[in-house]
Amino acid sequence: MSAAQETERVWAALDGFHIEVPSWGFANTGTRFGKFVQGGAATTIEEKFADAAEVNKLTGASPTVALHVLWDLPGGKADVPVIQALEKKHGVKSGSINPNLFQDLEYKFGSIANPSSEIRANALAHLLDSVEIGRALGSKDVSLWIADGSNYPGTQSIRKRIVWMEEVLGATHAALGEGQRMLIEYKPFEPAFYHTDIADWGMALELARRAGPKAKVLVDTGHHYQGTNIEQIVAWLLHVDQLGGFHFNDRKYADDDLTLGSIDPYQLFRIFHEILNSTKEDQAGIAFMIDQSHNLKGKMEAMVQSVVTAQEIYAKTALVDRARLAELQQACRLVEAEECFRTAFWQDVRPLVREWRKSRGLPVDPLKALTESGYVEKITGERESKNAKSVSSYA
Ligand code: LRH
Ligand code: MN
Ligand code: MN
Repeated sequence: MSAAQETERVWAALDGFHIEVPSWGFANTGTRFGKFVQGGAATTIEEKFADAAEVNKLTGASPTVALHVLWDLPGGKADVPVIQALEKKHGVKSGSINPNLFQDLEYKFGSIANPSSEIRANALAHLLDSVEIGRALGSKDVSLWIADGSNYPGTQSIRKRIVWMEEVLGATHAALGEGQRMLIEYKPFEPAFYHTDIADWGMALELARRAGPKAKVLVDTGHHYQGTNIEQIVAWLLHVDQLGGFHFNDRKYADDDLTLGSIDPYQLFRIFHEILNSTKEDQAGIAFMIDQSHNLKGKMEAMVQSVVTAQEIYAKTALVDRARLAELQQACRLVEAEECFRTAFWQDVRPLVREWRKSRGLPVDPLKALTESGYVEKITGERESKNAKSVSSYA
């Protein structure tokens, strides 16, 4: 590939690349052992919008912010005008709407798979509210992560819970408006430690299919067992037209929510390759989102690093000579095929990405620009006293 062709490919890929940032990635979070409060963490939805807008200003790639209903719209639908005003003020739009069925006491034994029909009805009401919020905000996706499950064998009927979930998901699907979708996220364990009702992509896929055509599967890269071939799952979901989107993050052990690409950048490259190797129509229906919560790293720095990493790896993936690779695969020329693939991964695309940033009027080095802007000092100064009042451990 000539240098001019490389530039053209990388620039075209970056022009079309957007990745949503999560509102909760700017807020204080911790592990179940404690919470290390940060002076600059966002504690209000206004602050989360301001931070998301700053990331977008620096990277040019994150024009939407994912909202978690209970955390960001505690008043439910009544908070929609507040969000709309923030969208206008900060120039970033609401992205996926994430219902929250995992923190209220009534969901201790499950939400949409709870044996109590009354609790299931409450869960459905929250899902329907979330659909309405999404419609009012003009956001496309309602992203469902269902934490339901059980901790001990024999304590719940797995079969009955499947039927209950089907009922609620079907009713939620029926409420979706024109242009709205529901994404079903899976996760093998945590908070449930014996069985999780939607534990893997097979279960999510089947539930999505039964719910209806506007339901698709959401792949969170942290939600797999060690060694799972995630790109193969992606390839299958593309093949059956059921891939709705991603929650990107990285992990070493479980659902660690680490910065994208910090542990295994090659995995992200392999996932992106399956996507770029699919049709334009397939690609149009895939929502890229970050789902991370940084316990120790600065929130802003971590988010900028993540978006920049996503851009760089996407750019690398765009450099795979897919026509040549297809020929080599067909002829089973294994070493040449692997080298063709790996060469793109090992190429340093950063100079090309820098050129692209310059040409689009963006900072050439977003992380450096963040440091030089003084934004982190500014928000730390403004928010420190509020954050100091936050509990720093669960004791
Ligand atoms: C669950 C999850 C899900 C939630 C988010 C906060 O582990 O990935 O997407 O909404 O974390
Ligand atoms: Mn997730
Ligand atoms: Mn997760």
